[in-house]
Amino acid sequence: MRIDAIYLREIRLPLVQPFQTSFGTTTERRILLVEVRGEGLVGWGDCVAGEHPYFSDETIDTAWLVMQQELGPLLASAEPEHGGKIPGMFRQVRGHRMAKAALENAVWDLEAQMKRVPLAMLLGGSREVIDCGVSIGIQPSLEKQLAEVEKELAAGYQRIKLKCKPGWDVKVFEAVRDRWPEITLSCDANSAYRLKDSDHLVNFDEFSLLMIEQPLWADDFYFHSMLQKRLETPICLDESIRNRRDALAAIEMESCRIINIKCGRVGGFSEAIAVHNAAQERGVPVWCGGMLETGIGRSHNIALSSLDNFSLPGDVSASKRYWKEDIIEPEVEVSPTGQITVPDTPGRGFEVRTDLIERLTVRKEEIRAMAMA
Ligand code: OSB
Ligand code: MG
Repeated sequence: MRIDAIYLREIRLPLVQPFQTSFGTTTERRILLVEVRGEGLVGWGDCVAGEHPYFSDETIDTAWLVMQQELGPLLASAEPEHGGKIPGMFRQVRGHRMAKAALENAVWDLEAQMKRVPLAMLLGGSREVIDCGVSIGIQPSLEKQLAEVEKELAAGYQRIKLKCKPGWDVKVFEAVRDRWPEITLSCDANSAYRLKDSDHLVNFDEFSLLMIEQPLWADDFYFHSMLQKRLETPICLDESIRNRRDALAAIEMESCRIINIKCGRVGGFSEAIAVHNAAQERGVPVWCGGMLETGIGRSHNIALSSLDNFSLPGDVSASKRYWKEDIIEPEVEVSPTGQITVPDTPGRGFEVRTDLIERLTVRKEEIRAMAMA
């Protein structure tokens, strides 16, 4: 593939309601979108780095800088045959996985269009529909929390994930279980607990949760493995899994029994597929996490979720849960049975609304290959 130019842009997009986790609240997103132009086509990528370095050490600003100074020039002067060649090209840059992922995924997006195959198929997926869950943020009151659960169940979602933290956990699970004893329920602590909270975390077993996501430190395997020994509820790791080797270590140490895969967190589609395959070979189910993506990232998550071992409902939900107006067309919709149909048309299967993006853009930069002598 000939790459002609890369464009970075920042857009601002307010969430329809604030999203609160144990590490903070997001009201408006600053989103870095990348456009990779070549072969007369445009591949898009959605960088999932946050406004602050709270979920991971990257932010939209570090991603911008490293794309502008390092990754962009590397990609702009390359002629990659395939999206799978991008990680090798970026290898000398340590870390910055969310920045790498946005560019790599844009190349896969472009490649799927060029080859006229659905992105899901290019990634090796075969599911025609994917099962969807929702991640519900910490609410200002228990009453509001129950109302949110009720709304999402009515919309058909197959699994409810509650964000939790010390002081906002068992009392919430109790209230939800009281009203809905049978639903598939999980929780996500985003590293809010410590090993000394083990006795408390053991109480979570009472609520028959499908999993407890990332209870301890974002960089830990060992203490999660100690905690898992005490819990009946499976631990799912999110933040801790940066790549395939991490997945192997976590599985080997029994730090978790389920893995959340996010493209951005592991550095792009190639590594996401590698984590998926490693888990599959060891009988560990995976599901696709979310990072409050726009429709572009969401369409990529749908394609990834079509791989076989994505056997648990993901945090891939409808556009309207996040945005008044999404930047793709049609918007992502979820059926009354809590499923999304995987597009079977070439590329990502959703058009990008470039006029809307242009209006939302607050900064833009072009990266081209350096002229060769
Ligand atoms: O830990 O899964 C997480 C959002 C931002 C950062 C981290 C997480 C989340 C979510 C939201 O849970 C998932 C989504 O619906 O996009
Ligand atoms: Mg999580």
